[in-house]
Amino acid sequence: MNKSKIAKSLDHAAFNAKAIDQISNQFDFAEDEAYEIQKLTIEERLARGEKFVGLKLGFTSYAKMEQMGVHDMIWGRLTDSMWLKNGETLFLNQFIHPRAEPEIAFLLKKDLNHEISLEEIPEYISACAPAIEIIDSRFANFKFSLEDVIADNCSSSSFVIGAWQPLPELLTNRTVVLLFDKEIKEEDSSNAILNNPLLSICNASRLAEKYNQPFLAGNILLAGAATSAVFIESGKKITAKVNGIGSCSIHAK
Ligand code: OOG
Ligand code: MG
Repeated sequence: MNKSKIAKSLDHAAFNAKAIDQISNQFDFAEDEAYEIQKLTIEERLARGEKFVGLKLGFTSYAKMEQMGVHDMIWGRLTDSMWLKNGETLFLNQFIHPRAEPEIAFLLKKDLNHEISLEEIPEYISACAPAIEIIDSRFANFKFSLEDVIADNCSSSSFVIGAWQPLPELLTNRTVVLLFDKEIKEEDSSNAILNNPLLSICNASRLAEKYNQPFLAGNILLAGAATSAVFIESGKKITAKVNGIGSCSIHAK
């Protein structure tokens, strides 16, 4: 298995919005190898001038694990070219089969290089915000094994973050909604994210340490979707709302 060749084909698939076959149809590979491939796909982006801006977690809710038939938390890397401004247009021709999911984002105020506990969070995190993640698996029919999706940078494709709010003490029991125009597509409690969305920060700090991934002041974290992801329809205004935190939107075209 040539990891560099696979990383290049994943990067090419994302860049050209053209699906490829699952890697696991051809190779048996382990989670650690999948993360090595992911890192190589990001190096392709950095070589084009993109900047690393933060991390995302995936499959932090049962709704997502069930939807995709996987069983474990995953993490991926985000770059500046994936970051849309609130209210911006999402051009669907740049994607293969994009889906939207409502998330919560966090902003780091201090470098994080070891696993932190819930009590330490106020020292490291300055703000939170509602977010929408656009996932777009590079694999045909959005079908993958856990290793496939890790190698594919956890389907990361785009995201939008609403206005930052000071971090409240608790983020549990907040309704999270995904709307297409005025229609509610998905709704759940923020508790769907690891029973407590703040635990996503502890998990990201653990994973950043384990994989030697710098996670620095000014970087962001997407905590993982609270609900299933929904296929994006052209012409819709897509909104995520988190009770008490605000909302953010993009226009699909
Ligand atoms: C993988 C990405 C999962 C989340 O929030 O759970 C994810 C996928 O579903 O394609 O971003
Ligand atoms: Mg997500």
